[in-house]
Amino acid sequence: MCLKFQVFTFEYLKPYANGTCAQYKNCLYCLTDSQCGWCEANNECVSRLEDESITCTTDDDDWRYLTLQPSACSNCSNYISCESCVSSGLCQWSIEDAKCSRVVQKSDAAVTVDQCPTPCYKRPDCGSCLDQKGRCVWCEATQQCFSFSVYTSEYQFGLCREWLDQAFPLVAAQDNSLLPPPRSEDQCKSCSLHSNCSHCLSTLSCGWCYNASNPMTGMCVQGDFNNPHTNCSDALGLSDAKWAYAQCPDVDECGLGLHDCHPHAICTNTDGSFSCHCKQGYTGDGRTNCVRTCYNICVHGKCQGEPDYACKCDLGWYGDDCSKNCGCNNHSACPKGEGICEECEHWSTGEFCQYCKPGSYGNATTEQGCRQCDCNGHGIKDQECDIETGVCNCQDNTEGDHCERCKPNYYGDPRNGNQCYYQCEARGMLNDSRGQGISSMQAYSAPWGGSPTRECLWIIKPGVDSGSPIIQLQMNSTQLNVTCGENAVYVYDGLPELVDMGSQSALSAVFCTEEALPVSIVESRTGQLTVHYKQGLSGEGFSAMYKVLNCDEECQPPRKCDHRGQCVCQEGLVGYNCEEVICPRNCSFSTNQGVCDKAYGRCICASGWAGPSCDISQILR
Ligand SMILES: [Ca+2]
Repeated sequence: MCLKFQVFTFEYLKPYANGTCAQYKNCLYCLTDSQCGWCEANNECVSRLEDESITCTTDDDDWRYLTLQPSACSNCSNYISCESCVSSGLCQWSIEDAKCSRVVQKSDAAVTVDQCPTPCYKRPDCGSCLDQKGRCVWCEATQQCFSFSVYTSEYQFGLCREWLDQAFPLVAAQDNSLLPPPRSEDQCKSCSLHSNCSHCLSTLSCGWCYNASNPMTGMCVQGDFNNPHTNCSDALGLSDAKWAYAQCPDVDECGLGLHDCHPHAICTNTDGSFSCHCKQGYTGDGRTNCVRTCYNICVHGKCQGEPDYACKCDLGWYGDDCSKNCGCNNHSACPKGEGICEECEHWSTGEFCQYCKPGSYGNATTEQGCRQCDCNGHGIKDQECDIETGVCNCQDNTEGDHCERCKPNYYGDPRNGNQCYYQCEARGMLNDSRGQGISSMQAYSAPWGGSPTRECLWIIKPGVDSGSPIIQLQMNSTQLNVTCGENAVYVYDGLPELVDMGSQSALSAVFCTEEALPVSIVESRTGQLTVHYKQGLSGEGFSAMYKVLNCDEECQPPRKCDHRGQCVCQEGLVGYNCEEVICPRNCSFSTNQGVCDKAYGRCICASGWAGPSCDISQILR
């Protein structure tokens, strides 16, 4: 087997070549790239591969060979000052561009030292720095003029944060726009263009010389963090001038009267501003309005307006600002002091209004409070509903949480205080000592079926401890729809013969629709009352209420309890409500105008006299 060797020769060493020649800004650097050559005619690095009679031409259509050997480089572009540039003898200084280049014919560039402009570093102030050509820039912070070409190397750490040059604004110059550059003196006086502190401080190297007693008056001048570059006192003509650079001084708008607070407002100075608040006793935004109100804030109450502007406290609170709790669970005022509850409201009761009153339910000590029982008027007295749940303790033959339904065998709609009536039964026995109603509108239906009964008999015999109470029956005239005749409503005092053959009962009244009802009330004195009715035509019927006048605490004047245990009208009175007087004025008996008929309780007048008490003369008739 034969090994094959390859000889390593110079041909394999490839010279460095990047090819983007335009990036090289001087001759020596340009020639490090083997594909580039330096054009002395216009100080440019161009490609060797192209025709130099095209790529390296002067303004006169003359052209030069490219410089290809480093030793042939004139190095003009390395000079950064006019003096060093022209003293080389080979280079000229373009004042306009501040650039050094190979000497060419027909040029207005400087070729001797005396043609050079004043070097930037020798220019003492901003105006002269920018006045002459030569690409000088003025650093405000250090108050120095220097060549733009050294700016980035000398101030690379930002010491000169703001600088001015002739081509201001710089962006416009690079755009080749035709904006005329501002005059150098205007630029150099940039601080004084500002008339107030905040604008002044928005420009770097400017600060605010101001009057210590009124920082609004002042002057924007050049300076730095520590000092102004001019004497503030001299500039303002004041002895107590101050310098602000980092931050504008606060103005005491309140003290200087520069605020716009309302006359009834208090001005408070703040850093950089001020605020307005209406004085105590006034309310509003503090600037456009401050209207009179209570001096105190009414914590638990409302401010009453004119004329007193005093707090009106919510129930249960007191004090000038209604901040003190009466200790009455918010159910009472306490004009005599804390814990002395004047009058418990909201259905509450107790020394501190801590309980719910009878007839209400809930919890007086919580926000829910007490609520009136809702029993449609049928709750048991003083215990109408459950003190916690509000479920009603119903009477009057009603049932339901709110006594809103009639019990079985009763007819009616008991809501809103209306009655439940005992239904029509063939033998209805009612012995409740508390009065109730009877009605033929709903009839008993036997559980084993068949038609509802059409004949009703109610025997009312209240169960009382002793005696025979008076029973009053009152027809409900709006529900009376009974044809007069056989089927009228018959009311008996006692048991009628159809029930008890041996009874001595008396028919007290007969009710039917056509007959006008002189009285709709029947009274029983035997302690037992019977009502009989047989429905004639379908749809006919009636309802009635009865009440028992018992000798108990409800027997009040004009009634009284008599020796038989009946609650009767007091002497001399008759009627359903004892509203009629028996033989009024004794029928004017003393003047022989009439006498009393004691059986009927009415006067029988003498001839020529009339009226309930026989005191109206008929002689004139
Ligand atoms: Ca202020």
